[in-house]
Amino acid sequence: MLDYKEAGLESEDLKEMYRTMHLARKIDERMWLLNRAGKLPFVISCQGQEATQVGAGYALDREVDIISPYYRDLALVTHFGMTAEETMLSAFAKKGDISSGGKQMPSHFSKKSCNIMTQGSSVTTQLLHAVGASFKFKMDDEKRVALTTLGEGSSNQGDFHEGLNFAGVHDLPFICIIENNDYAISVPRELQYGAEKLSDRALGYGMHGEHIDGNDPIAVYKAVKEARERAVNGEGATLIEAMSTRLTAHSSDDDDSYREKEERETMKESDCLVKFRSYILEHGVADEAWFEALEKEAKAIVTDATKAAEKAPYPKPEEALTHVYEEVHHG
Ligand SMILES: Cc1ncc(C[n+]2csc(CCOP(=O)(O)OP(=O)(O)O)c2C)c(N)n1
Repeated sequence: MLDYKEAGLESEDLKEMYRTMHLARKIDERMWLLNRAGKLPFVISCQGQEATQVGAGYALDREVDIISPYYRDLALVTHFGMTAEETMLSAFAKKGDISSGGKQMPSHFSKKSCNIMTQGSSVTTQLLHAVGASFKFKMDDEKRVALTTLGEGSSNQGDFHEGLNFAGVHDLPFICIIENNDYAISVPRELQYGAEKLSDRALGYGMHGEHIDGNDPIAVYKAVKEARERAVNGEGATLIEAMSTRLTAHSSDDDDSYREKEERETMKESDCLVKFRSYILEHGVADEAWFEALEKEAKAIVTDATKAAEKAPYPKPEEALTHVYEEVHHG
């Protein structure tokens, strides 16, 4: 892992980053339990990708920057202000779900007050929304950036190439992070693209490209911080490929039997949460007692959020079309 002081971080920053990564993991784990207990229909995990997500979010300015995330970004949206209760309300498809009032699939995050853009189910469309937002920032000469994320499978969609080409042509304050977790559902990366590194594509779009260890939150923080500085200084867009480890199956609806036994056994060794915990202990940033207290704090947050969401009302059937079509008021 990179030296945190060289990356411009203080020990308190590391604690805050770890706290968010840990909380997101705990929310995610609880959702799997609820799914297996038959209470939640569907879960798609951030597990293993929290380092990339929190490292990136931490390098942005939440007051002004916009994120256009993908479905695995629970840790990123948690950092940006999505609460555990809001996540649970969405998972239970309750009326109070901030993103869609319980009408969208879970993990289709959005929260306007926290600069989290809305997203659809077609992969990679979120990239175009972020490019559009960054074009607006540039036209209005605003010192803000738009960041989007996606999986490496999604980087083969037409939207990816069109969006990045546009961002390169116009030198937009735009950052794209590919959270490369080796699989698109069950398809391994050798069958998804012929390039050695997806970050090399940056050259073809006329922007800065970087290939980093996505399991190291400090490395991600540094790369995104620098990308943000270039963006607000008018130096254009950045494509970052963060090599990550997806610790779960694609979703609660499938298994990961397509992974070799050896891979499944060694996968846990690159668990970013475990690695970051060791780093924090080794550098004397926090002690075991701090981690124990954090465990209790997260458990209470997740339990309260679950109880509140379970008790919350569902949307009414007659609300099914509310916010779906434009409402025209006559007279
Ligand atoms: C346009 C489109 N095609 C196919 C799908 C079905 N689909 C949902 S997730 C997914 C895999 C995406 O893989 P990747 O981008 O690598 O992200 P990961 O889930 O591995 O993080 C696919 C094919 C979709 N949602 N949208």
